[in-house]
Amino acid sequence: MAEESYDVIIVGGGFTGTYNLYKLTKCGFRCKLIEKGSDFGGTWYWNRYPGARVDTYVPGYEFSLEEVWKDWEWKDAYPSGEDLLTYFAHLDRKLGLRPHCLFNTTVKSAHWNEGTHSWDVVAEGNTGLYKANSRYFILGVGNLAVPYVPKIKGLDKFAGKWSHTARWPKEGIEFQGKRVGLIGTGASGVQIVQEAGTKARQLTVFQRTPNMAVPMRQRPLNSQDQLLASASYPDFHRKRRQTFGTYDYDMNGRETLEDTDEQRELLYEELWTLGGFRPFLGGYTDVLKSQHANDLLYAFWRKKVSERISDDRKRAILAPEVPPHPIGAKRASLEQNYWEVMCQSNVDLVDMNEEPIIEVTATGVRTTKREYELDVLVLATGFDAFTGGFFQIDIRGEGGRTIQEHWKDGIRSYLGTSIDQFPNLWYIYGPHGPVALNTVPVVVEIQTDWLATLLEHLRDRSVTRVVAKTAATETYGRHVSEIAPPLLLKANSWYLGANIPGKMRAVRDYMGGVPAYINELAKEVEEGYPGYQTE
Ligand code: N01
Repeated sequence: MAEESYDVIIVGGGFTGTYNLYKLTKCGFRCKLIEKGSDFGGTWYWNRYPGARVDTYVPGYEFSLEEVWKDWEWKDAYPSGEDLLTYFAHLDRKLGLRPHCLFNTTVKSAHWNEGTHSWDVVAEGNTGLYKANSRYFILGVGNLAVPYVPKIKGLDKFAGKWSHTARWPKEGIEFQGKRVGLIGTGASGVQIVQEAGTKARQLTVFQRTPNMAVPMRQRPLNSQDQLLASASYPDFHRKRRQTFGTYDYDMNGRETLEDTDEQRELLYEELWTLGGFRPFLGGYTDVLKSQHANDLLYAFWRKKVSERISDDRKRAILAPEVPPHPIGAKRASLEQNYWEVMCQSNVDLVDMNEEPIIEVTATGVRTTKREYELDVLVLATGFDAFTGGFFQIDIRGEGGRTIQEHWKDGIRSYLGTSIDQFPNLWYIYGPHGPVALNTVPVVVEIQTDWLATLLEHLRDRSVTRVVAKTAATETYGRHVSEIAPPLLLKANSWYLGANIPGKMRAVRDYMGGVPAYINELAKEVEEGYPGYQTE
C-alpha cells in the first residue's frame, strides 16, 4: 500500500472539515479530508431522524462566503436536516471539495512522529487500510458526534425497531399507525414528539427532565425576500462575530432588576414573540449569574407554556412549579407545536421520576408501575459531547502519550484549538472553544481563519514543529473555568459532561462570549504567538 503524504489531514466532512479544506487549500496547503460517512454533512449526515431541524435561523447558520450564498436559497428560516444536506452538496459544487476527500473511511489512529515532525495516520475504509502522513493533523470530528445510549436492561431483546436519533437509518423508520416510545426530551426528543405525535397510533414519552423549550417562530422564505435580504448579508455575517452568541441578536446590557416589573414583562414578551433561545435567555445579562433573575425568567416561561397545556397532569410534569435546574443552564430547545402535541389524546407522558424504567422487554418498556407495549423505540438520549469524538481515535502525541491519558484529570487546551504535548495537531469547534452557545459555521470560520494565518506564518519561517506551551495552556484552562457563569454549574448538562454517568464534571466550553474569544486569538497573533513553541 502506497503511503500518501500531505501538508494537512482533516478528519470529518461537516462544517469544520469542509471549511478547513476550502480555506487551507486556498492558502496553498495540500490537504486530504477523511470522512466516515458516504458524503458531506457531519451532524446532518448522521442525524436523519424525522423532524431534525436546526435551531438557528439563516443566514445565521451558513458560511459567509459570497461564492456560496449568492446563488443559494433556503426554503425556511430554520432549515430542515434534509435542506442542510442539500446545502452541503451546494458547498461541494461551489468550492470543489470532493476531489480532496476520502469517504466511507474511518480514521483509526494518528501518531506523532518526532523524527519527521509529522503525523502518521491510519484509516480503514471499504477497500482496506489507508495510510498517510501529514505535517498537520486537524480534528473536525464534531462536538456532538458520539451518541450516548444508556445501559438500559433488555434493550437488545426488543423485538420492534429501535434507534438512537443520531444513528437513524437512511431508509427511515415508520411511525404511521405504530405504537412509538421515546426516551429523552432534549432538542432531539422535542422534534421527535412533534413528528411522531401526529403520525403514531400511540406515542409514549418517557421524560426525566422537562425541556424549557421556547418558540421557534418558523416561517417559509421566498426567493424574492432572500434576494432583497442578500444585500445585507455581508453586514449580517460581520455582526455574527460581534455578538456574544454569534447571532444577530445581542444582550441589552442591563441586569434583570434594573428594569421595573412592567419594563421587564414587556421585554420578556418581546423576546418570546421574536422566538429563538438566544434572545430569550440573553435579554438580560444576569440570567445565568443571579438565581433571582433566573427565577423571574422561569416564572414567565412557565406562565406562557402553561397557557398552551390543557391537561392538568401533563402541565405539572412539563412545566413544574419548581424548576429542575436554572433555565438556560441546559441548552433550551426550540419548539413549534410541542405543548399541543403533548396534550393530544394519543400521546402519553410518563414522568420517570415517579415511574422509572426497569427494563426494555421484547414487546415494550416496563416501568415500576406497568408495561408499555411498543412497535418502535426512539432513544433521544444525547451525546458524549466535546471529547467523545477525540477518544474514538487512537491519538498519540509526544512520547506516545494518548490523548485520554493527557486529559484524564481534565481537558488541557490552548485557545480551544491546540493541546500541549500534541505538536502540529489542531481542532476546531471543540473543548474549551466557544461551542455550546454559538453557531457552528461562524465559530468554524473564526477559528479556521485564525489557524490559516498561523500556518502561513509558520510556513514563511520554515517552521516544522509547533506546540502549545504548558504554562499558556494552564493559564487558559483556569480562565475558561473562571468565566463560566455560576448557575451553569447547577444542571446535569452535556455542557459539563454531566449527562454521562462517570464522566468528569467540568466546564468544557468557553463561556466568555465570542468577541472576548476573538480578542484572545487576536492578542496571540499581535504578540507573535507567545503561547507556542516552534522549531
Ligand atoms: O440530547 P440532550 P439531544 N433515561 O442531551 C434524556 C443539539 N441539537 O440530542 O435531561 C432517561 O439534550 C435526558 O434526560 P436528562 C443541541 O445543541 C440541536 O436532545 O438528563 N432519559 C434528556 O432529556 C442539543 O442541546 C437540535 O434528565 C435519559 C435527553 O435524554 C444537543 O444537540 C436538535 C437517559 C438527552 O437530551 C443535544 O440534544 C437536536 C436515561 N438513562 C440536537 N439518559 C436543533 O438544532 C439521557 N436521557 C433543534
